Amino acid sequence: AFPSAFAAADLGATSGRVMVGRVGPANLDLSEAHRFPNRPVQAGGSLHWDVLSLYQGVVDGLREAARSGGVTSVGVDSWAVDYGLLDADGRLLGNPYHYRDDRTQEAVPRVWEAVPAEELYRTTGLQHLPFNTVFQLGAARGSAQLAAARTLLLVPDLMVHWLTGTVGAELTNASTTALLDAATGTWSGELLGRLGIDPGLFPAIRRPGDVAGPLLPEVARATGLAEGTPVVTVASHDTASAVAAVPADRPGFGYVSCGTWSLAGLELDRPVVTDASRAANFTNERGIDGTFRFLRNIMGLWLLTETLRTWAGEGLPSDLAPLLARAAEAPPFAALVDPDAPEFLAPGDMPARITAYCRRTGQRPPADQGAMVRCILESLALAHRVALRTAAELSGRDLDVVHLVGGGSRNDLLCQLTADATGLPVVAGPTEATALGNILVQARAHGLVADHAAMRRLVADTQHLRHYRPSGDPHAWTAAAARVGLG
Ligand code: LFR
Repeated sequence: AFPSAFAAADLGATSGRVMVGRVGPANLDLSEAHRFPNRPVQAGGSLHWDVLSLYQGVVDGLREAARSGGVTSVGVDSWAVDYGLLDADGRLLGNPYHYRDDRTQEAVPRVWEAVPAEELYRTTGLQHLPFNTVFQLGAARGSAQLAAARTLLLVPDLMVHWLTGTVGAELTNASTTALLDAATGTWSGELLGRLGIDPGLFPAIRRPGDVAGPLLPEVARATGLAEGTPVVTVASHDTASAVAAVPADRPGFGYVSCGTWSLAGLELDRPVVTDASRAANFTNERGIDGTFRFLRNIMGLWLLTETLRTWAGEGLPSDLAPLLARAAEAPPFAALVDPDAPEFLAPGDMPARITAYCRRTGQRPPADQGAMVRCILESLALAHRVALRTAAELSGRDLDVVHLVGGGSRNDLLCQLTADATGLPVVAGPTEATALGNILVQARAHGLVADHAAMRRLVADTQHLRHYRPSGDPHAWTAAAARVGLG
């Protein structure tokens, strides 16, 4: 059969892209129609997403997709938790906040006063992250903006709203708000009531594979796509799309979806919500087909990109490739940090924060740039190991392979270190797992791919994957981690 083309609008924390995927019975071929920067804006004392510029990037990308031959449908995904508010006329009320804005700090204890942390976890199954939507809404309490709001749309749902004029709340992303009941997969009226949040803000849940609606005529005109082109609901949480496309062929796999964040864990068919999983801060985010992502957020390559940004600002070398070569030569285990230490969340001078962390924990800070990069990558690999082992323990599963997908799978040293630290083979790739997951859910909705297993097989058969065998002594990692209390 002639391959059908699908457009995936995939918004990441540093850039957005529109990818076109051509899907046939034995092909899956991805090309980039358009890439555009995502530049958060600090204004009025807060950090915001420039969602109009992101939407413009999506429209520009769809125009390129139309030029390259048109598409059968369109899907949108992005990072999670952040939202725009619409007023009674359906207009956007202000720019959405960035999850790295620090205004939720004071809201967390107030939310927990209304609903204790244990109970919040028991109901939602969500790990505590200070920026979860529940805390952002806590911080917005009493604001004029929230009082005027009639509809809350997570970022991909906002894009879909502008593309189609419809409103809905896509399930996988809704599950990251900490307002969804883990057992039922619907908004928890009980939680909303106790938190004093208007339940009317939340649109009905949509599922991956549902059709959100056709492009608005003016959007079809602006992009050159055919009138009536459907926007298909995909797994709009980027991590859900990425994990949907993990090229695994058997159940015993762990994954690390590695980009700005490293999301490390397992795919389960039911949530694990126990005291132990709460203590370990493990989350149960929803995936496609009733699956759950049992994982922990690890600060990820953010540590490295902020480090490079700082160095560039200081006029120091900041090209990744030569720095990675120097890191590969640097002595192992010279210094290790907990990537999830709260001081690493906000934008800023990461090398200085890592140096301060090392001093505070009695370690000699990295002496040069190569050592700093090595410290970051080893610390991430160690965090991957701890998260994957803990996930396996808490869910009673055995792991025999780790799939590392996303932009981080391009980082050879990180892939090898992850294999070494976990003592497991690592299959690296695809880099564009998120866009592939987005496209494959659309292709399946159009009947081109039979089921989830067939989606994964298609990725495995068509995408470039690299294999890493564990090397060195895994006990060296245990010893190094124990030395700095990160076991
Ligand atoms: C990754 C991701 C994570 C989420 C974080 C913030 O891009 O979606 O899964 O925890 O961004 O939204």
